[in-house]
Parts: sequence; structure tokens; C-alpha cells
Amino acid sequence: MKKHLIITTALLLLFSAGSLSAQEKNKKELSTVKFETSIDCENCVNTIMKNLPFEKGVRDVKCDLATKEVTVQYQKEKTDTGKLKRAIEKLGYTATEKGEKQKPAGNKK
Ligand SMILES: [Cu+2]
Repeated sequence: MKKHLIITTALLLLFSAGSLSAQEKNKKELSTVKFETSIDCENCVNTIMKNLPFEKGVRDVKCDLATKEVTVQYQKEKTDTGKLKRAIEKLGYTATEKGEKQKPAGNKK
């Protein structure tokens, strides 16, 4: 009886460890890219915010009017910075990649 309990506990531990590493993996596949764009007013921001989040693989979009930067969090396996750049250009703005930042788990910051 006691042995059975130990096995059940071990299985439960194994299961939760498995789902944890799956979450960890998902996090690793997310990347963030910053574009310097030609947005110059609230309307531009609205246009970006209304359209860009619907691009394939886009998880999060942030616009900063002061710096004209558009920050996009995306899934690496579904899109890439070139496609995101074209997506912004399709909306009528210029977009220059400011550098790709990976977000691995446990990054110092
Ligand atoms: Cu504008």
C-alpha cells in the first residue's frame, strides 16, 4: 500500500515536471524585435495597434510615439523580422530593425 503511494507521487512529480518544461520551451520560442518606424501621431499608433497584432505569429505589440519605436513580441516558428517589417510597411510606414533580442528563460535583467 505504501509502495503504491510512492509510485503515484513519483508519477505526479514526473507529470508536473514535464508540463513545466513544456512551458519553458514556449517561452524560449518567443522573440522580441524593435523597429524604428515613421509613426508620428496617435492615428499612426492606432493603425499599427489595430493591424499588427493580427499578423501571423505576433503575440504582443507596443508603440512608443516619443521614440517612434514599435516593439513586437513574436513566435519565431511562425514569423520572422523580415515579415514583420513588411507588415509595418504594408500599413504605410517605414520600418528599420533595431536589433533582435531573444528572451531565454532566466535571462539577467
Ligand atoms: Cu500619424
